[in-house]
Amino acid sequence: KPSINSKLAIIGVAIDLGAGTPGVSLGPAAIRFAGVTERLSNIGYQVEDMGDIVAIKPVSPHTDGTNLKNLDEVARVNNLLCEKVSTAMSANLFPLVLGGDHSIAIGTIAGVLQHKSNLGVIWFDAHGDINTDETSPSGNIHGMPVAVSLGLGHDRLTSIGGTDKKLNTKNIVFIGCRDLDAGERKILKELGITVFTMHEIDRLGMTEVMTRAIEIASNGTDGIHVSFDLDSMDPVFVQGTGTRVPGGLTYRESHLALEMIAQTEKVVSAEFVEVNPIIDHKNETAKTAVALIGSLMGEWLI
Ligand code: 5AB
Ligand code: MN
Ligand code: MN
Ligand code: MN
Repeated sequence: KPSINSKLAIIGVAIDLGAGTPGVSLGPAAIRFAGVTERLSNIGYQVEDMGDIVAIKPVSPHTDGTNLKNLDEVARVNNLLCEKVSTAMSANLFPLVLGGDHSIAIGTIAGVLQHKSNLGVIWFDAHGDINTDETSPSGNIHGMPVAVSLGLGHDRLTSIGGTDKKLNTKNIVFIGCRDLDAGERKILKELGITVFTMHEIDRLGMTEVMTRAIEIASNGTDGIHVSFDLDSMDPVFVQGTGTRVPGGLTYRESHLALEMIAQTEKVVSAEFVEVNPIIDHKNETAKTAVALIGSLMGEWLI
């Protein structure tokens, strides 16, 4: 297995308040049920399950006086997550965060940044997740975590983990995008962030795309964080995710990408998000997530 760290902390985040479709709050339970701990133990990791952070649904939906949905609770959960991830890393555990909607990347990345101040990020997604409170067409915070981790957006979110601990645009790279909002295209262009859309993956092939992506996330950084939204994959493979977009990554392209990242031995943290067992068939999407986790953690190495 990759010599990143032989001890892992599993941290579940049972939240769907950042998403438009309910149900991803059951993602951590579904991924555990699909055998994540056993799978990682079998390849030699010492796994400590740190349990779930649980969001509390407001009785009636509210916007806390902003255009952001459930801002209070999303901020509370992400502050807790930031602390938990940081605690795990202080204990020399590799944080493996299970979602939950993608708003939890705010807390995960803020926690990792307490230990790795020059963090590279490889972001697998059909979407850009780089809306701010001003550009968001939906008010759903799961469409904003990249912006927040760069210090853009509502201060209740950008303050999590400290306004001085943020990502560097030149070390972030997107894989699999095919549904970007107009405002997101503008931000991505202005900030000069590299996006490998499905078009580039088709043209160059996943091997070349990942070679370039790894270089971007490695150059001058002290580690790589992998944020994997299951909707980066083609809907054929992921029925159980809320924001499906046709024309996504194949099963093998996704695995190849994570295997190549594993080979770098630079991964310091990871999260797998947007698994929704409520709209899934026989927990297949959670099983796919567990298989992907196996690839990132070097299960395939002989
Ligand atoms: B996901 C959309 N861009 O901001 C928005 O699933 C979708 O974490 C966001 O990638 C999808 O509401 C967020 C239209
Ligand atoms: Mn997405
Ligand atoms: Mn996402
Ligand atoms: Mn989604």
